[in-house]
Amino acid sequence: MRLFIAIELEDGIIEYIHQKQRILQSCRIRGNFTRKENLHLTLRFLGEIGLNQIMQIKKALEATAAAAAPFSMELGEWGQFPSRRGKILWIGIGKGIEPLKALASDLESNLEKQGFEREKKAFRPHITIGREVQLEDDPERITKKAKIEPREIHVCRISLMESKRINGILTYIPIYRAALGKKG
Ligand code: 3AM
Repeated sequence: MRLFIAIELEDGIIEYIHQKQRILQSCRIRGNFTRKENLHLTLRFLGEIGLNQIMQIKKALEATAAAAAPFSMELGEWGQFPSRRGKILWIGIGKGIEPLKALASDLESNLEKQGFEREKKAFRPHITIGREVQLEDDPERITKKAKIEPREIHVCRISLMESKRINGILTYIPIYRAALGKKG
């Protein structure tokens, strides 16, 4: 099964991002926008995992969650990563990015303790909102039109997600959740 670890987003934030997606969609030349149900923030992509490894992943998730306190972070600017076809369109994180990075780094260490190889790529937290996107060539006008306010995101748990196609539709299913502990 194809797995990744993510922060699931609250309904209010999903609605807000979806509004911004609609605006950006109106400025596109081409591209696919993430289904509202699939909006999330990936902490760690795991790839194809056998059932025999699930227990280790759950342990890493539990250890990470237990040692972290719930925290808040804010939505940041939208941006683009280059990709082979078009660009990946995303919304980043503003304030609160430090505890998020610490959480991802702790997760990485705990996965390593459970026998997983360390991720080589640096963690660049983002919420993917579109793929293979080409926007009109006027970033300033688009930024004005799709201004992202620093909406607050509460992070209270981390989730193990399965990525699979159901009737041809890419679907992300939470299969295990670990609540962040309340330190202090
Ligand atoms: O949350 P985002 O969209 O950034 O891009 C995929 C998605 O991330 C990423 O894992 C998340 C759930 O599918 N992903 C898919 N294949 C990947 C790969 N081979 C990958 N990340 C790294 N390497």
